[in-house]
Amino acid sequence: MHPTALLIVDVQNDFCPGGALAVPEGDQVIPPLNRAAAWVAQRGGLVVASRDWHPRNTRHFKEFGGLWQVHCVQGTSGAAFHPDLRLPDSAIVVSKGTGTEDDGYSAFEGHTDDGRTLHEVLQAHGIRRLLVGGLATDYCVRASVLDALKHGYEVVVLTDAIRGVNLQPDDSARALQEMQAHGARLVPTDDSLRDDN
Ligand code: VGL
Ligand code: ZN
Repeated sequence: MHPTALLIVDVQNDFCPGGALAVPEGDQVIPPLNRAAAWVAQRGGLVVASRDWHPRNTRHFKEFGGLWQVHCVQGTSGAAFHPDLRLPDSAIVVSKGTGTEDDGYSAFEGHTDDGRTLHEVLQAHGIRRLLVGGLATDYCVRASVLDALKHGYEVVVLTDAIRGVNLQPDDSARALQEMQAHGARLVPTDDSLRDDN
């Protein structure tokens, strides 16, 4: 068995119902992700949580030429992880979108507080396989999964633990097809949490 890590993408207040950039049903990813995090942690595996962590004046935001209303500004309550998300104490946090010029959609563009990239963290733990869930299917999950595949990781997308923005109605469906076409497996969370899977 190759060591597995769980990557929880951007389960933050601003992406959940009531937040500044709420993803429809965004909070519904939390129960399966809590089960996955407990399962991985119990086996000594690694849990990584990425967070969108923008400066107020980033070009990612509409008022500075970008696509999005203000969300996940560094240090605000909207940028905090959703209170129902249960991260093990050992979880590693990766912050992304921290510059003023970039969107930072992929967790592989982010850094830990001590300056390591996600790839460096995963390599240090000998991780070969990633379970991925979170928000949003058509942006940060998509970008993170495609980057993981480029880095050579085996990737399992947790199909019931993702939700999309869908600026166009079929964006999430297309993103899933794209991830699959690049080699990701699409598996419901509870089927992925088996020692033979
Ligand atoms: C995201 C839109 C803008 C995401 C981040 O986490 O998927 N989407 N910023
Ligand atoms: Zn963002």
